[in-house]
Amino acid sequence: MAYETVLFERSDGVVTITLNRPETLNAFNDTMIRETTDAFKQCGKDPSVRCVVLTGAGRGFSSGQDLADVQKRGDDFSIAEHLRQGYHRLILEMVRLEKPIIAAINGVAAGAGFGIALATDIRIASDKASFILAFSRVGLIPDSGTNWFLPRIIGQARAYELAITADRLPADQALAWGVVNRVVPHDELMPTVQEFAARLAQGASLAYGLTKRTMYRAWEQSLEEALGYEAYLQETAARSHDYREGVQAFLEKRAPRFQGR
Ligand code: T3D
Repeated sequence: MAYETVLFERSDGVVTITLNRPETLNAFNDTMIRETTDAFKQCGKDPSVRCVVLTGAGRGFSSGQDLADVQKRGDDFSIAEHLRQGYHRLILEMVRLEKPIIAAINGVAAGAGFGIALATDIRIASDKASFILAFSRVGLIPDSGTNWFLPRIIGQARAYELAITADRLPADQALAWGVVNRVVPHDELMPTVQEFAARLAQGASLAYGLTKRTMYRAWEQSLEEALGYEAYLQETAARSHDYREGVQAFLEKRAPRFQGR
């Protein structure tokens, strides 16, 4: 896949999408929003892709909206429309992608870059990573899904404090608060993530996708509704090749060979 602002690399069922504007710490211009959205869309269309890794080139994960682009906007520019047409499509593409997305957070994730990190499913951070709800530094409110994701993860008091102070949340604190799944020494970040992604790409991918769907849906449901939806999706999982193979492999005392269908 040839893009201008993102790298798209594929290996054994794993696609790695690298935000590639390192001179701006991977700030999102319109091209990068569009191309990242398209890259995730391509991952959804291709059944051979079973896990996606998102990372940043250089020393940043993403510094959020490109502020140099903001300066070029005219008086009739609508930020709400920009969000709807850009970041919202990207975030929904990620959340609706029924494949695990692992963020390899190599450096700072600020503003919308923090939001995009939160829209991934598993976050593995370098010990050099940090998170900043930078919006209030430029007089904005948090956006890009951060108001939805962050209070659910760390609670409203902590999220609100991060929003109004725009203080940096270092990797170790992010781990303690559950923002990231693990923190590893910087040099071990990509090997750790690639090894984990390769493992997931060999797994029961259909079940992984349905699990993502049912967990997101459960946020909006009563217990009764969530139980019903689980049962409905379990019917799909139970009709899969992977379920037959998983049970067979257990009984034969061997490793399963899942195909993601
Ligand atoms: O549609 C809409 O507009 C609504 C959406 C809004 C969503 C948002 O994301 S709003 C928040 C936007 N982001 C920010 O406010 C963060 C701005 N960046 C920073 O505060 C700092 O760069 C960091 C704290 C992230 C990192 O600091 P540091 O000291 O490690 O790096 P630096 O020197 O500030 O940045 C390195 C270079 O990247 C520098 O360029 P230079 O001087 O080397 O040529 C800097 O200008 C550039 N850069 C960093 N962030 C951005 C950026 N360029 C454009 N846009 C950026 N967001």
